[in-house]
Amino acid sequence: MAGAASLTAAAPAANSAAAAGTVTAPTAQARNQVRTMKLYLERLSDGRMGYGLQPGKASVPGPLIEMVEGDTLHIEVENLMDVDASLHVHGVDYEISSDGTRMTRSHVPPGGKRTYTWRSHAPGRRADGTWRSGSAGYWQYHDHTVGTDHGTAGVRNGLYGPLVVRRAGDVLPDKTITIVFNDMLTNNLKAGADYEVTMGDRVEIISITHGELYHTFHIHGHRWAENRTGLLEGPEDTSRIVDNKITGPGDSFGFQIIAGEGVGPGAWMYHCHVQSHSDMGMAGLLLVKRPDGTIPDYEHHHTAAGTADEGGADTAGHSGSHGSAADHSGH
Ligand SMILES: [Cu+2]
Repeated sequence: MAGAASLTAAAPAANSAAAAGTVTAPTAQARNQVRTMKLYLERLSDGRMGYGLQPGKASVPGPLIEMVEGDTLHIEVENLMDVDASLHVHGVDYEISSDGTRMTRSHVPPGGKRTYTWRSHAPGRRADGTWRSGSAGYWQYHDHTVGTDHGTAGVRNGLYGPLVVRRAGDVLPDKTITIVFNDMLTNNLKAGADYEVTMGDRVEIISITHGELYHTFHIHGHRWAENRTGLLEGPEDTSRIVDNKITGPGDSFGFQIIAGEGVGPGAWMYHCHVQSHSDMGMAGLLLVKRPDGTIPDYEHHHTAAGTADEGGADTAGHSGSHGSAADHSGH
């Protein structure tokens, strides 16, 4: 009990109910929903390519797509570009007709539409007694057709996005930020964007890597557990606590942090920890504001992602996140 007491003392932001083992934060509910959504594939005015929820709203990365284990998603993709493109996903179940590859003819020609179906499942025991994992995880989707049969040009130009599959009971974040290392770019920008959050926000960060290089994802002042959610499940959870993780092409992972927990507000850097990579721009700021909006020891040298033009595409990505947040309130 002394341990629990000192944990509470060390983290004043922690809910006292947590010490008693009762999570009071909003959690994902099992729903076994069948939902439909639409994604548009577009060229952005600056030459990048993106997925968007509406015509003219494509973003890099594409919108956050969320499922709860048991959900099925029918995604109608409309290709507004002048080249064949597709939607290929990691982590969830789909039939070969939803693979999003040219060899299976599951791509979308210019001006065409195609519906991809993603299914997810809860963990359970197979008939032979072995345990089958559930679909929950931090996954990603991307093009598999533009440029080459591996979508090399599509991915290079920005056709990628995050997918989160939650387990019923998973704690829901206040805000999700997706940071994609794509060769030497971050969300296809030469410098990482800045993200504004407020002290105490439950911030979910999704890290995705594409391209040819290996990177390390590091964030200042905050740590996470190396497990499915980044959160310890309780005092018995022995997951390693880290603040730096190597990540290679095709990898995705995610975690939740409480902004400023135990360290306070500030301009907390995130960056690739390969020194030359961070020197060349693979770095940005998690701007943790006080409730009054101020940030100690920080002058706004440039505008944060929420308002800057360069972050506009990313902001659109966030609107996907907000849409999902609204979705949460519905159940
Ligand atoms: Cu790097």
